[in-house]
Amino acid sequence: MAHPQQRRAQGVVRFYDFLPEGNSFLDDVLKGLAQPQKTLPPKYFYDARGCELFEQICELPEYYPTRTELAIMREHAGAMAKFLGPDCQLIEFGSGSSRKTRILIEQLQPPLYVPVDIADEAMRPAAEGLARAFPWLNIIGVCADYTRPLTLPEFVGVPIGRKAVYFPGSTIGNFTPHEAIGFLQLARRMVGPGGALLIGVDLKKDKKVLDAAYDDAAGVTAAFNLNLLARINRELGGDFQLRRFSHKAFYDEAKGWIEMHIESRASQFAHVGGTRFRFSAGETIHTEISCKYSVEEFRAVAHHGGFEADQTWIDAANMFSVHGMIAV
Ligand code: AVI
Repeated sequence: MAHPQQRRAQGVVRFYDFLPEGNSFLDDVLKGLAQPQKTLPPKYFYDARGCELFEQICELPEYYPTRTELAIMREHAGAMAKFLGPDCQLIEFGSGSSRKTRILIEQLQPPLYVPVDIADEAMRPAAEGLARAFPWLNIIGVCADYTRPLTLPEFVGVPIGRKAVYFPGSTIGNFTPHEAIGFLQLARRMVGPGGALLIGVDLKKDKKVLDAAYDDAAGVTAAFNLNLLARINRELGGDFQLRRFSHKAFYDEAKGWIEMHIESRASQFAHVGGTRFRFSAGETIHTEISCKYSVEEFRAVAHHGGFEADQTWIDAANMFSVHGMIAV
C-alpha cells in the first residue's frame, strides 16, 4: 500500500466555534454556588492555566492513567486501527494535547480527523501540531461543549467508511454512570449504526493508589482544583481569597468514584457578579467526580448507551482499559 504522504494531497485544516454567545460561565457559577451542596461544573477547569496544570498532572508519578493509557496505545494501536477499519472519520471528544491521538493516527491514517473540545486554547495548537506531523490529514477542529447535542460540519470530497468516536483519558469517568449513558447515546447518534467507539476507562483499584492520584505530594492537583476559584476571580470579578480554601479529594468505595471538593478553611463570604455567598468553616464546593469501573460495569453502561464491546485492551497491572465498541 502506498504511504499516505505519497498518495494523498495536502490536507485541509478548518476550525469552527460552536460555543454559545453570552456568559454561561457566570450563570453556571451563580447557579452552582446557590445550591445547598455548592457545586462548580468541572468543564470550567480548562482555561489556559487549567490546561497547563492538567498537562502537569499527567506527568505526576502518582497520576498513573495517562502513562498507562499511552503504553496501551503504543502496544495495541495497530490492533485498534484494524478494529476501526480503513477510511474512518475519527471524531475525538476532549482532544486536549492529542498525544494518544498521534499514536492512533499513525496507525489508522484516517482521511478526516475531527477534534471537539470546549478549550480552544488546547485544541487549536494540538490540531495544528497534528497537521504539521501528518500533512495529508484533513482536520476539522470544533470548539464546542460535547456534552450537549451537536451536529458536526460536513466535509465533502473524501470517502468515509465509518464514523468513530475516540474518547481517551477516562474523561467518561467525569460523568455519573447515568450521565455517561446519556453522553454515549449522543455519541451513538453521531456515529450511526455500525459506527465505532474507542474509549479509555480507568479501572477500580486500591483506595490508597486512587487517593494519591488525586491528591499528589507536589500539590499540582490542588492548584488545578483551586484554579477554578482563581478563574472566577479573573474572569467574573470574584473576590475568593484562595489561601482561605483548600483542596480535598478522596475515593468513595461505595460510590466507586473519586470526589473532589474545595473546602472553606474558615467562616467567610465571597462575592461573584454582585451576589454574596456565605461559607461556613469546613463547608465544601463539589467540583468533580471521577468514576472508576470494572470492565463488566463499563460494558453495562455502554450497552445502555447503545454500544456493544468488540475488544478490550488492558495493561498487565490491570490499571486502565481501552474498549473498542460498536454502535448497535
Ligand atoms: C480529565 N479527567 C479524566 C481527569 C480525571 O482523572 O478524572 C481530571 C482530573 N482531575 C484531577 N486530576 C485529574
